Amino acid sequence: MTIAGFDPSGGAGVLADIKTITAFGCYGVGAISGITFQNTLGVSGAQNESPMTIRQQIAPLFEDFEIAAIKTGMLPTAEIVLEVAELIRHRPVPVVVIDPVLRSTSGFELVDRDAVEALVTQLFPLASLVTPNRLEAEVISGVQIKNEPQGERAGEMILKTGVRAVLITGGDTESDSSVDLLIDEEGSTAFASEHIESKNTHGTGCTLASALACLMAQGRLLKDAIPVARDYIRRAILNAPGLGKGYGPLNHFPRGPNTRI
Ligand code: PXL
Repeated sequence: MTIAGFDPSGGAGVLADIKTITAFGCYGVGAISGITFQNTLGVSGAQNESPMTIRQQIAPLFEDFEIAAIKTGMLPTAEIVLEVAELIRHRPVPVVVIDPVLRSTSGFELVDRDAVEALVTQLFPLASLVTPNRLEAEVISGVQIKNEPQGERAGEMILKTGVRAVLITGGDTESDSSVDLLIDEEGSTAFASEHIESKNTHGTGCTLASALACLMAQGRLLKDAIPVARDYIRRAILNAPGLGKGYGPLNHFPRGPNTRI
């Protein structure tokens, strides 16, 4: 089950989630937390759902299906976060992956400021995994991340909120390598690969969190699931169709020896 925002252009949010869930051989159901107005050139606005419409979407699904995993994305208001936390507390689910979305790649603020605090205090304690990018991890932990030790420190701070594991993604940073840092009770593990320079990265955070939710629902250990999900993202970027004026094939410049596969 994905609980996330709607991106009409299909790159991020519930549409990206459902595509990923299908690709990983699972059956996806979803609840929409808000509608964004956007195309590949950027986000122009958003209309939030309410706690009541969230409950009206989710409660019938819980009555009907056995939910193997929940993935949350954009949760735009504190009230919506509280409602989602309440629903999950009432119906515990084996795998809960929280992608703490704050803003779009193009810079649009997708969630209220007080939604972040609600997310951390109410939803993080219920999470198997949270997947902030570096900027989100900085905002949530209050730790500036410029290197791996600082990433570890931020991850350890976030672990204290009660989450089981934190994956700080670094694919969007300026570097020749893309490093995602897993921090859990066993310590920290870095997952590195060559950086791919591409404009076709919108929705990669949603896709990664959904892929990991599916793999864990299928019984994989998180450590084993991460390389599989990362490889899926890598191939998705390399094989992006480049549709829409904001993308286009000319915007795809692999830095290293990447080829379309
Ligand atoms: O990639 C973050 C994100 C998540 N969810 C929705 C979005 C975006 C970015 O635009 O629109 C609905």
